[in-house]
Amino acid sequence: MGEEEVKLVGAWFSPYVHRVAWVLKLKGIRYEYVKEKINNKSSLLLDCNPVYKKIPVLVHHGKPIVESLFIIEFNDETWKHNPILSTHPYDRAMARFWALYIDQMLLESSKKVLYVEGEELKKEIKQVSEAMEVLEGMLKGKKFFGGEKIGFLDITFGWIAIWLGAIEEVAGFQLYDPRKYPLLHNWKNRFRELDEIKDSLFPKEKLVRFFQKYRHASTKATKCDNIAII
Ligand SMILES: N[C@@H](CCC(=O)N[C@@H](CS)C(=O)NCC(=O)O)C(=O)O
Repeated sequence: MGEEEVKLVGAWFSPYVHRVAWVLKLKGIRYEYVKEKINNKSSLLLDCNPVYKKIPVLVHHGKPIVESLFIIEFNDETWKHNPILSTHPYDRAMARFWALYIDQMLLESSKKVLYVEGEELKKEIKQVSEAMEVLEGMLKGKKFFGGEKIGFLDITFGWIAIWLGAIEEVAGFQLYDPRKYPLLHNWKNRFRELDEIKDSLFPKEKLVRFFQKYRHASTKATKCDNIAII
């Protein structure tokens, strides 16, 4: 494989950026990591993602690709070794369906838990536990969502390894009871222990401090108000 020009524009706290970094690592692709400041966005980010102005952005030979799930697919099609998605059309369609489900139901609701209250909070908590239930069921008889090996859904859901625990700590209550979801719990431990994953993880406390700062800033109606940090 020749030397390719690959850049990843991201920030340490973003679960979406980590997804892309995990795939690049699993495929052994060398890339330049460009750190982005989300409250003072660079012209590189604004040029590359003028529609959403969000990270991650992957720049491949000068061409930007945005949205983490699309970037993962792009990577899988560009570098075919260590495949992330199945080659079977049905399995691919199902993996895409569940990946969107994870983002829309679980990740979105888990994020909202940090800043909503009352009835809205109850609704988000209920949504998280319903999604957990579904995912627990999907792991029956499997090591990973992808089967024996880590795949698209493992990567998509991998943020639970640190982010969910930090959200719980900042919110002050438990969203995920390991006794209720033993298969998910074992999956999470297996995922965290993979060589390609464990090197990229950081202490949960770092994220807790970051969320606390963000929460404080957004209640003071600063610039952070309109920024989805996670
Ligand atoms: N659906 C997007 C979500 C990306 C996202 O929300 N990124 C956050 C950081 S974790 C961001 O860039 N926020 C900046 C903003 O909202 O202005 C993806 O999968 O890539």
